[in-house]
Amino acid sequence: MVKVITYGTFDFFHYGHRRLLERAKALGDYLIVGVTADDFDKMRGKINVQQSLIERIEAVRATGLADEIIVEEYEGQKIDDIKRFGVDIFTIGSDWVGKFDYLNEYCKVIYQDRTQGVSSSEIRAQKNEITLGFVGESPAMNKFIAECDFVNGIRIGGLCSLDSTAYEENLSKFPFVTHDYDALIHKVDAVYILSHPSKHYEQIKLALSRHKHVLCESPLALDRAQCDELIQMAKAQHCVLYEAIKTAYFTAYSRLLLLAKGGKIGRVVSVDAVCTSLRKIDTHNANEVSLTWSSLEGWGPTALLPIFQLLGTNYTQKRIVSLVADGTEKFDAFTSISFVYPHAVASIKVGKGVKSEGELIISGTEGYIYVPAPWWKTDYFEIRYEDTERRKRYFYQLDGEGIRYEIVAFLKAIEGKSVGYVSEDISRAIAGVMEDYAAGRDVVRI
Ligand code: C2G
Repeated sequence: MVKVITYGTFDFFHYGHRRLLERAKALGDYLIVGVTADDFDKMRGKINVQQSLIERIEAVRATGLADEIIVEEYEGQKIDDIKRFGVDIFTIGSDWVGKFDYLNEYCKVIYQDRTQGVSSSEIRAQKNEITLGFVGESPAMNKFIAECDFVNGIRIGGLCSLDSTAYEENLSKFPFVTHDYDALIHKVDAVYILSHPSKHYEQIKLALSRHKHVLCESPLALDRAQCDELIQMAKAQHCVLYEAIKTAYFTAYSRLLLLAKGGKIGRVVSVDAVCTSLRKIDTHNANEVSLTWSSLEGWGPTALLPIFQLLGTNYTQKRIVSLVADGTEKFDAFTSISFVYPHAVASIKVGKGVKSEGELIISGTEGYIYVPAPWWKTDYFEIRYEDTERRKRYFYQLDGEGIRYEIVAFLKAIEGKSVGYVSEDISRAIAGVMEDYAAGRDVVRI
C-alpha cells in the first residue's frame, strides 16, 4: 500500500485545495492530510487564519478524499509523521518548491502545480478588508505600523498627527497624512489611537459617533465616568471598542492566567508587577511634559492587568505613592501602588525615572508563577514549588513585538468572532486608578 501525506492550512477551503487533495490521493492508496493548528500558523507568521481548526478539519473531511486527518502542531513534525505512519510520498503545492527537499531523505517528495487564480488570502481580503486610520504622535506608532504587515485583511488608511516627524520611515505607507481628525475618520472603517491619554476620550467619542471601530492604547479615558460613557456608546453604535494592552493578547500570558486561575499554585494571595523604562524628559519644557505619557499612564495599565484579571477589580483599599519629577506638578518619575483585597494583596511599581527588575510574581498557597523581565513581553514563565524538582517551565513563541496578535483579535472582533481580552470592568478600573491619582485620592506624593 502506497501512503501519501500532505499538509495545509485549508482556510476557506476552495477549488485549489480540492484539486491538490485529488492529485495527492491519486498518487497512492492511502491519503493522510495534516491540517495546521492555529498556534503553529501563528508561529509561521501566517496569522489571521479566519476559520477555526475544527472548521478547517471539517472542510477537508467533507471532501471524502482523506483516509486520515491529523493536526500539524510543531516545527519538525513532518519527519516524525513520515516515520510514524510509514509514508511513501510527501506532496505539496508548487508554492513550496525546494522548501521540503530535505524530506527526500525519508520518502519521495512531489511538488504539484498550484491551481491558478484562487487563494485563501484573496478570499480573506474580499471578505473583510478593514481600512485602518492611525492617530497620534508617539514614535511607538512605528512598531504598530510594522506589525500590520503580518496581518491579513488590513489596509492602512491614513494618519492624523500633529507631529509626524517621528514616522518618517513609514510615512510613504500612508495614502494621506492630515491634522484634521474628522477628515481621517471619514475615510476609514476603524482607528488605532496612540495619542496622549488626555485626548483619548474625545477622539474615541468622535470615532464612535461616526460608527467607526476603535482600538485605543490604554487607558481609554482618565476617569471612570468617561470610560463608562465610551463603553456604553460603543454598544449603542454596534462598534468594537478595544483597549490595546498588547500583553493581554499573548499566548504565553493567556496560558499563565489559565494556570493561575485553574489552581496550579493553589489560591492566589499576591500579585506583584514591576514595569520600568528609563526615559529622559526635559521637565522645563511644558510642551514636552504635556505630551509625554507619565509613568502611571505609560506603564500602569500593563502592570494593573494581571492584578485585575486574577483578583478582580473590587479591591477594598489602595495606596498610591508617587515620586513626582522635579519641576513638575504631577508627572510621576516613579509610582508604586499597593492594593488590599478581602483575601489577597497586590502591588505595582512603574517608572520612567527609576529603573528596576521588570518581573511579575504571582504567589499562591501552593507555589508561585515567576515571569522574568521583561514580563510584559511574555514568552516564558515558570511555575515553582517548595520542592524544586516540581518546577515547570513554559515557553511560547512570541513573534515580533507581538502587537500583531492584538490587531488580529481586533479584526476578529469586528467580524463578531472574538470577545474583548480586556473586559469592561477592567477598563473602568484602570480609568479609575488614573482618576484617583489625578484627584489625589489615596495618594502620597514624595
Ligand atoms: N494550493 C494549490 N492551489 C491553490 C492554493 C493552494 O494547489 N490555488 C495548495 C497549496 O500549495 C498546499 C495546499 O493547497 O499544498 C494547502 O494550501 P494552504 O492552505 O495555503 O496551505 P499552506 O499554508 O501552504 O500549508 O508546512 C506546510 C504547510 O502546512 C502548507
